[in-house]
Amino acid sequence: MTKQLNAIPTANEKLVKWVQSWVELCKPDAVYWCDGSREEYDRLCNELVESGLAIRLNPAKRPNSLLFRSDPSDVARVEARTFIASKKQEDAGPTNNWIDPVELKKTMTALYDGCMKGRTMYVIPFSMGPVGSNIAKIGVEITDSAYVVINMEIMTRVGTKVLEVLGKDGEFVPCVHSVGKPLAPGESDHGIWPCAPMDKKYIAHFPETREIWSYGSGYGGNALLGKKCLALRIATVQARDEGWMAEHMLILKLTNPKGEVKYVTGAFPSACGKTNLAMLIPTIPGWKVETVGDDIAWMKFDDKGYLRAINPEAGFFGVAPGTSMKSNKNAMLSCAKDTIFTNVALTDDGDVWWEGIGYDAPDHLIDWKGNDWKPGMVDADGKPVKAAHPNARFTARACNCPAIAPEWEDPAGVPISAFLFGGRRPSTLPLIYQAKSWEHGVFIGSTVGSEVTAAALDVKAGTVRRDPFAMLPFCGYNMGDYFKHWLDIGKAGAAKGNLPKIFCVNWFRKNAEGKFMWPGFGDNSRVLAWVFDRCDNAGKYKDTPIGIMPTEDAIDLTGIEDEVSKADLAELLKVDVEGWKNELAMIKEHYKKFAGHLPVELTEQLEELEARLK
Ligand code: SAT
Ligand code: MN
Repeated sequence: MTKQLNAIPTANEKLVKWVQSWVELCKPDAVYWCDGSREEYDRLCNELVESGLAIRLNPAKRPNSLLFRSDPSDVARVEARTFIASKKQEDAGPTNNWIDPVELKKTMTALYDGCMKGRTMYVIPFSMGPVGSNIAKIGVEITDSAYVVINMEIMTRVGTKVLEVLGKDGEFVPCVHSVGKPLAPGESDHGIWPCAPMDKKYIAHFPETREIWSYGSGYGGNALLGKKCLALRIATVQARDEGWMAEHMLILKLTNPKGEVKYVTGAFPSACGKTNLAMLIPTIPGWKVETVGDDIAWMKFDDKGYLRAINPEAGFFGVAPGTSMKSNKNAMLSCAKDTIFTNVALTDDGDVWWEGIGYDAPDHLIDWKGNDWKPGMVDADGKPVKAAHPNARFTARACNCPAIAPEWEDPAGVPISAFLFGGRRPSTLPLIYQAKSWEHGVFIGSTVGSEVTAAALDVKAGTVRRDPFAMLPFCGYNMGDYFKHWLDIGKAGAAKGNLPKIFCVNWFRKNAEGKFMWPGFGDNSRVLAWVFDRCDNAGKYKDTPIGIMPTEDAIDLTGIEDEVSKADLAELLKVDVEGWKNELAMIKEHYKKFAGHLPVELTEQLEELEARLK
């Protein structure tokens, strides 16, 4: 018999029946409905510490913060085990893994049978976006992981208020999660992160029925189902059907020296500094950047034809390594307290450390695997042993970010003036250019990519890994159809004339010696200033074959003349015709995989660009 730990706090029959059916299948020892209160959060944290799964950090150093160490096999999203189980394979498209939904449900039902024995099933009602916003959506996650509950309580809005909005017959996205490690009577985890072996892990999405089933992993986007699973993969399907946009984008608020404000979003593949850009501290006087979101934007037209964006999340699930007071002061301050750390190193005085934190490691640490660690340690192959896992994370509350915009929780969202796309492109792509039209902007988004080096991967150096709209692992349907949705949004918005302008940026150009030509970080504000002006059709510009570009005197270099000479800037703003011809060939190759789903408008954009470069 499953023990009911608290009264069922909703009269939503569909929800109650759904939970009941999963209780019968998963057979947990107990069921608990989360209310999202601080008391509940603190209690679960204490239980996790008592069970040995978490370490409480020194409150004098990191108030209210915990450290978790995951299983070394469970340290990141597993794309190979992530599935879009649409009825037809074609609807999942060429960029997603597909399994027939009937077959996948059969396989997973067998795995779920009895999978929560010895554990508590938590029911987490959550809102993606400010509770009650007309852009927000409600989800309910059931999980057997208290770690997931406390992370969800930071990353989303959880609890009683959500159930009030849901009411008796409101709609919710059902999300099922289990770590896939039932316990025998009397058995405990003994402080070891529970998960299932790789071949038993499934992160499954059923787009037609808008369901999420996750099994076998307790980490990040595999387990916190509001984030990539709901707010991107399922939401893209909802957005397509309902005429809005669910995008893998940061949202920032930009204020110029006159006090005028514009809101800008940006889509970048991973490891391109999205969180850093969202929290940037400008180096040009009088400018201000504030954060609305660092990962996901949901956008809907208002009645004036402006795309209004909300950040569906309430926290940051940021990569710790490389984050320092220099690279991202606001992120460092966001995780100064009330934070869950996963897979970072522990110092002897109960604080955290990671590679790139901005100061040397102390003489002794406990590494992310729980082993003693000393600076300079090497493994059997002579390679340095990392103290923190490269994908170690902090889960921090957005409200603790000093740069958070006061309106970040406005249920109406913020009106977007510009979209930025970019990747790591050591060559060819200039520092910035503006799309000539919405269709041209969609063309740019569909070709986003990062260059890979021979050292990093087993591919030819100079190869570009395309990650259209930075959505490669996050689009819940055929990506060719998703390009079409972007074009449709343009048509819907064109009538009112308030569509955002689209830009391509590249902070990662290198010179012949392989050195970065642009300082990046806070100096990216110099480029944002031009974007700001272009939103009002101002700013000095020139028309080029690839798009609209700043004239060389349109980017303020005051204070960085030693780092970026006039000649460097000219190079950064040059149209490299030969490079672009090579780029065209690569784009043609990239487009082939979308076959009949590639919108004709994009082929036309490609042809027009080719003609302009002749
Ligand atoms: O693990 S998450 O999907 O939440 C983070 C990421 O991979 O971008
Ligand atoms: Mn992301």
